[in-house]
Amino acid sequence: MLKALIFDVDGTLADTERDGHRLAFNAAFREFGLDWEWDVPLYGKLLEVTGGKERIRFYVERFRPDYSKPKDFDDLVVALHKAKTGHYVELLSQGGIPLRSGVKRLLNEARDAGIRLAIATTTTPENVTALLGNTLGGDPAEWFEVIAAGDIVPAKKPAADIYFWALDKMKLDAADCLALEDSENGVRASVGAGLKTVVTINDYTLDHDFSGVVAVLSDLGEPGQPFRMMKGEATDQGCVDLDLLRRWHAAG
Ligand code: XBP
Ligand code: MG
Repeated sequence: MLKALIFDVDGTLADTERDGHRLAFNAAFREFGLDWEWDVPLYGKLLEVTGGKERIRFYVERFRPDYSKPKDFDDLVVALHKAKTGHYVELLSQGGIPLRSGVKRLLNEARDAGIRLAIATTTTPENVTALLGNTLGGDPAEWFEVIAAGDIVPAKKPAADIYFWALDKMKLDAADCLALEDSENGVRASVGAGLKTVVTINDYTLDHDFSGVVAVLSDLGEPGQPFRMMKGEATDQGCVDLDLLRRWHAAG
């Protein structure tokens, strides 16, 4: 029986990467006098690695062989990432990043129906609070009983650890939950934790490998703005609602 929905954040609840996280990283690099600039295509390559600190290290290793690391490079990465979080939270407070189509509708429907809600994300907890506070309003804990985020697990997605952490906190079996994701790394994590998963793609993830998921969609859809189905059993339903999620959960 479907008892809970577990949502990824970046790319799933909102399109945060290209015009959110990326810009915040660049602002932090400028603040620290670094000539690093992550343009849109480069950022797509960097998304191979989840986690902001991990992504900065990956960039230096893979794309900046010319850069000679200072002795305190580890501290620099931490400081850069802290500054990046500040810029990101500031950007969200300006209201520039809305929830994706259908997200608020589905959250409301699930909450009204007594379906439990949780988050499993790689991003920093402050970022989740800021995104939800600026979109849903109020305290995120009023919506999500468990927010599993950032460094609480040592191995980030594609490792399944963050989903196991959330399931453990909720004392639920993976079989009774459904995950909503947007990326290959996210799906490897959710499917790796034994969760049936529904994917809503975005520009960075449309070519990803989504093996093992129950459906791949353009978005969750709204009345009058139906979703497009990329993979999964065809349905003439325009919006993803609880009824459809229950059917996918039972069949998948
Ligand atoms: C999200 C990420 C994060 C964000 C940046 O992945 O990969 O690294 O891009 O967040 P997912 P931080 O949607 O799969 O959870 O800088 O706060 O780490
Ligand atoms: Mg994501």
